[in-house]
Amino acid sequence: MTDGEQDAKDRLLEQDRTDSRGPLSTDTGVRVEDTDNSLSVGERGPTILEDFHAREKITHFDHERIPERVVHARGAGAYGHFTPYEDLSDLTAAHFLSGPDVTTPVFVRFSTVAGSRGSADTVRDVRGFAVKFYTEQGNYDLVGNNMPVFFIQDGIKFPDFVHAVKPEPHNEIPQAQSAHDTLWDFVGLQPETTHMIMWLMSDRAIPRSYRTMQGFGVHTFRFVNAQGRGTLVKFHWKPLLGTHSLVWDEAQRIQGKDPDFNRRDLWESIERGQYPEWELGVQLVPEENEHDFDFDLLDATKIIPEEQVPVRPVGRLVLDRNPDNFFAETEQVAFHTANVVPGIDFTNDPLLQARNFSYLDTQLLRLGGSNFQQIPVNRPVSQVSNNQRDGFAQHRVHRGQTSYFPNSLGGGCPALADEGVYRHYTEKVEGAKIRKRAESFKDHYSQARLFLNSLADWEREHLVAAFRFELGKCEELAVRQRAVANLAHVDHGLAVEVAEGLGVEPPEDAGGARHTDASPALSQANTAFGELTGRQVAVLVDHGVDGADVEALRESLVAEGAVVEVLAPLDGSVRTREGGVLPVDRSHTTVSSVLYDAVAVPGGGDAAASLARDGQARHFVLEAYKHAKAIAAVGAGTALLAGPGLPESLGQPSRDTESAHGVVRAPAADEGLVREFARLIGAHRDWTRSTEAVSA
Ligand code: HDE
Repeated sequence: MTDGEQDAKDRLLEQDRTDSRGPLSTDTGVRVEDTDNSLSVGERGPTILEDFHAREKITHFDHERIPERVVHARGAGAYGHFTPYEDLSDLTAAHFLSGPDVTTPVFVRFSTVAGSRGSADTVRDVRGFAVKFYTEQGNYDLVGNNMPVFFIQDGIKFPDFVHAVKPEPHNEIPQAQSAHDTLWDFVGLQPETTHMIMWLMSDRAIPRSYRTMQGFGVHTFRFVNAQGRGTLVKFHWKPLLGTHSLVWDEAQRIQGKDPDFNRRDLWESIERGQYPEWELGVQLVPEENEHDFDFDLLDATKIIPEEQVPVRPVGRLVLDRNPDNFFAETEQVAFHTANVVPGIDFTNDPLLQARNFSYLDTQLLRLGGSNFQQIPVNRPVSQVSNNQRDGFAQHRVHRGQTSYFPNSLGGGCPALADEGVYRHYTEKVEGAKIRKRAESFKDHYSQARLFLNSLADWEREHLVAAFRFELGKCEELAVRQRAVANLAHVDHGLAVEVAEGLGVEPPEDAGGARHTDASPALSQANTAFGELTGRQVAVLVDHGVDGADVEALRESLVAEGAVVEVLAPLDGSVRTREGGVLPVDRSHTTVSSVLYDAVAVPGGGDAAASLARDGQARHFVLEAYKHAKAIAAVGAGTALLAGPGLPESLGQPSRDTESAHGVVRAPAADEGLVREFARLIGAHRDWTRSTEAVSA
């Protein structure tokens, strides 16, 4: 496939696209000349029931809503394609993994879990990362999350967990938050949640962007090759831009400033042609090595540390097309763990087994019956031919006399397939019918400890702050106390530190968990690749700004893929020091530093003096400083870097290019300054900065 060429899925969608052009009509195709006035008896009389147009219009409107997803209600999606790096047929019969000449169209939906459809994007939560591959062998859905483990080990506990994390049932408070009594009540009583809770309290729960988020299949799945040989497999998505997060204070402010922050970022990146990309990686475990680990591969609260089984990169995912209609595509897309293709099979992970039941079940309700695979976004590109008939919203016109198998009257069609068929892995299973959790699932703390050991200092600080925030929102002291006591099983020091911030008793030393080692792959500190693609940079200006500084900054940052916006107190344009006119992209009133990755203040004495008197401009810089963002100040522009809690030296003009704690200052926007600024932005944030005293 070349650029601009339609893939198989896009061609299929073309049949259903409509532009609502031509004269206005009813749903039955009757033309309408007035859609503003109901049919009534006289100008001021009652409306007449006979007005079929008004009735149809209002009825259709009345039925516009469908149930939102019971979890993952808030989401955003995009189309793209996946191409493997090499032929994996020694491992799997999946055609879409059979070599670099096979490119498969995909639809991906990212989501938060707990909030309603209209909730904010930047809440502390797990993110869904669901990929539908429209393969030649049928649809394959890899329905993953941005965290590699889950809260519970057996799907029968899912309703309990979701009831605990969702808004409380008596007053429906709080929306899209885990910081409330019922979640932490559940957590304190259900130790298997511990590992996942560590991830939820980490910065992974507040991604900067969907583009900078990892994805995980979570469960152990099974590859099966054409000879029927199985290989256990865990799936990973690694973003090419690195894995980056917001800071919690910033995330909370964004909820007000731009509740669509992540959704907008995805949409705009694709519109700009900066297509988000991920590498698919697999961890492979031969069947005979299934029991070589000190945890159970069927337990979804465990990872396989990458240092133990390396992640092998096998292909690339690119998202390059926004949907045409949110409801038709992103809302109606139906992912299901049981949508598998030949070469990919399940394991007996009890969480996965429950999921294989739940997704279809919920979609029957959410999408109004059994024909939802006919909805354009869900339709496979491979042929569908069977004897399933009728049902609500049946769109196919099945011809012929027969809808049963076997038949002779219909020529035996559809005939049983003999090539490219799905064959379940032949697994020998025997045992007594029991309700019992396996002993091999019992260690809930060792990997939580491994995660803690792997964090950089700043990540650990954020984790402690998150625990204190979340538990601090719990009204019941007993709930706080129990959660902290549970943490003591992971690490006593951590539990004591958290307790200290909560005014509860420090817990007893519970002995701590087994792992003393670390897994560097778990730290986001190791994922800053210096990329500027899609980074949002604000340049603060006013009348008298040094126009050459602005251009120098803009030119080089844009060349590296950053998005540079000129902000001023008022919209329109400003006069530059050189006498030119500089258009303003946005005014301070409509934006905020939390919507940007970095901020630059160019030179120009008049502009600097007026910005230094402007509370919004000063707050902008202070807030960016507080959130550890890259800051550049040129010449007189450094005056804006004076504020309560900031090192005094920052507000002074510098003689040379000086860079410390993520702030670079220079007398002019020369190459040295611009290069250093780009390096700081690419590092994502500067965590060496001390920000406690910053009042913004
Ligand atoms: Fe889901 N989950 N889930 N889940 N899940 C749904 O299906 C469920 C789990 C995930 O963008 C629902 O169509 C059970 C793990 C994503 O449309 C529902 C269990 C993982 C999405 C459901 C889990 C996920 C869902 C709600 C425990 C990561 C959004 C609407 C056994 C590997 C997909 C729907 C989209 C959605 C059930 C646990 C990921 C109710 C029973 C583990 C990304 O069927």
